[in-house]
Amino acid sequence: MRKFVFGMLALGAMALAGCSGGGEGSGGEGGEGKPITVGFSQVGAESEWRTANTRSVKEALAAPEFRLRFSDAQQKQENQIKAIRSFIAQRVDVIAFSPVVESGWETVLREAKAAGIPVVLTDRAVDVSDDSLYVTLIGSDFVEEGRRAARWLIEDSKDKEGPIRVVELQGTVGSAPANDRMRGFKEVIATDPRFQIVRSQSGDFTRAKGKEVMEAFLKAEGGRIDVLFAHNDDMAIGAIQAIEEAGLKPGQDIRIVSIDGVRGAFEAMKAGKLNATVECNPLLGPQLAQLIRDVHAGRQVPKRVVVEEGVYTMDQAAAELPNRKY
Ligand code: GYE
Repeated sequence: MRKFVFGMLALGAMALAGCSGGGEGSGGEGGEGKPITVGFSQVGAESEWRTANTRSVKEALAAPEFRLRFSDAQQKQENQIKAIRSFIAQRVDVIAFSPVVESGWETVLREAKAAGIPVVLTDRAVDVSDDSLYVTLIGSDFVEEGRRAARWLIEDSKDKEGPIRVVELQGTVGSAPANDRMRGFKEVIATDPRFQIVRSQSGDFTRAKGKEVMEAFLKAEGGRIDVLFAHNDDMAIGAIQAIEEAGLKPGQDIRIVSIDGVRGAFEAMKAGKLNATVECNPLLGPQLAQLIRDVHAGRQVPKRVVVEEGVYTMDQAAAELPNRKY
């Protein structure tokens, strides 16, 4: 903590020259009123969640107080590293990015630090030994999301006898949401001996892969799958197609719980094909913009900002659908 406060003071001193109290109006060169240049490296466009997240970030950083340089990594870490290096070379004021996987960031983050450019993580965490390499992380508690999915499943299985055979569609291998959702789900499901996780494989957070891996699960397990836990809605939606093509009823023959709460999931719930979704809010843009302002002005920010979210079930879908913003 002390190290962090010290780091923030240093950052404050560094940022003082470019400090902007809102940016609009004065428009002078250098000093007050100069827009904050932000380099943002996005994971890709793998899911409905991600496209909603991109829209939110772009909208929030379209305000005249910012200049946004946006780069799409197409789910590849090497592309993100390249983008970050180019932001450093362009001497942007703040770098923000959503790291596709957790490991392998030390070198490039040290380069950003050496250049005096603060880094704000959005959505996903990194695994680094020195946490002064980034200023703050804004995003969801993925472990808790995994726990919520498992708690819903235990509650929904009150009247069922074991064994209850569960298959799991994991997100991108090595990503924070895949690692954490798997951990949280396992932790809670392990408290109920009726449940067995019989297969677990990555569908890379996409519909196409979710469908493909579910087909393989169905082939290997025949009719012996009771539950699907998917780390995101898109993979669940792909899997629903596979289940239907196999002549089974998604939501009945195989109960399904996934994570995100995107519109497609609410539609699938309304159609009786998806049983529950755990909310993961992608609309991080406004909060990210505020963090960038604060960091740039040298104000102290919390090391971790968690987004609040809930769980929705099939019976709530029709009523809730018109209120959904993503
Ligand atoms: O759940 C998934 C997306 O990192 C929280 O990434 C995000 C995850 C989200 O592809 O749909």
